[in-house]
Formats: sequence, structure tokens, C-alpha cells
Amino acid sequence: MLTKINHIGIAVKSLDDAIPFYRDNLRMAFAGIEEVAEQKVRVAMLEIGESKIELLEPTSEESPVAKFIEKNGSGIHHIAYEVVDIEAAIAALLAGGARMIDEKPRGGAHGARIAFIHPKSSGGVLTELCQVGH
Ligand code: CMX
Repeated sequence: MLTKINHIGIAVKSLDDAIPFYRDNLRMAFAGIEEVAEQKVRVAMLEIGESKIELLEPTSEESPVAKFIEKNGSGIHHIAYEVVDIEAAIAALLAGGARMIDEKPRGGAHGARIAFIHPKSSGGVLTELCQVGH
């Protein structure tokens, strides 16, 4: 069902402050910034091999990432696994009793279709399914 880790999402207060460490110190390839209005975040993408790090900066106090930072400070926010067929993956998870935040896919960065599993149903780790657009 899952093919690989697509990215790890890291909540940050400021992309401008966070990017230099990943780009200049860790020397990851910086692949640009995209605003995902639906999620109320600006996302900076950094590539490491075939995986990515997504730095997530909230664009509103109502953003889930703003709430996360308020409670926990900056840090790992979610892990995203790539799937080939997101509808089939959601159906299999629901059949297995998982609590889905999204029972239907929605739009994510770079045209991907995404769905989140609630952290209460995945051992405290917010988990994303991600079907990349081709
Ligand atoms: N990782 C682990 N646990 C988390 C969490 C996270 N990222 N965010 C919240 N939680 C926990 C809280 O700590 C809380 O636990 P307790 O009840 O033990 O205190 C519980 O989940 C509920 O949290 P809450 O603050 O009451 O609820 P929220 O209104 O903040 O909603 C969640 C939490 C996960 C449902 C919401 O953040 C959500 O729908 N997330 C999915 C969308 C998202 O995160 N988008 C941003 C990234 C977008 C992108 O990558 O493009």
C-alpha cells in the first residue's frame, strides 16, 4: 500500500529563519516555496535523496501548524507516506478501524492528493498519505 516516505513535515515559526540551516549547513537541495492556502501554511521543500523535508510556516493563527507550535514549539509535525492509489489506501485504513481526518483526498503542495490519519489512531504521530501528481 505504501511505496516510500515522501516527506517529513517540520513546523517552524519562520521559513526565513529555518531555511539556511537545511540549505547551507545540511546542504540539502532547496526546491522552492509554495503557499497551500487550504492548509494555511507556506511550505519550503528541501530534497534529500529521493525523500524531502517540508518546512511548514503557519500563515494564520487558525492554521493547524500555528496550534501545534503554540503547544509544542517548533519540531517534527508529520510524516508522509507515498501511495499509488489514495482512495484504496483510505478505504483499507477505514476498514481496519483507523480514524481518518480526511475520508476523501484533498489538495496538497505540488499538486499532490493527500489525506491525514488522526494522530490518536497512529500512535501519536500525525500521518499523511500522499499520491503524487504525474
Ligand atoms: N502530531 C501529533 N499529535 C498532534 C499533532 C501533530 N502534528 N497535532 C495535534 N496533535 C494532538 C494534540 O496534541 C492533541 O493531543 P491531546 O488530546 O493528547 O492533547 C490531539 O492531537 C488533538 O489536538 P487538538 O489541538 O485538540 O486538535 P487540533 O484542532 O489542533 O487538531 C489535528 C489536530 C491533527 C486534527 C489537526 O491539526 C489536523 O487536522 N491536521 C491535519 C492537517 C494539517 O496538519 N495540515 C498542515 C500541514 C499541511 C501540509 O503538509 O500541506
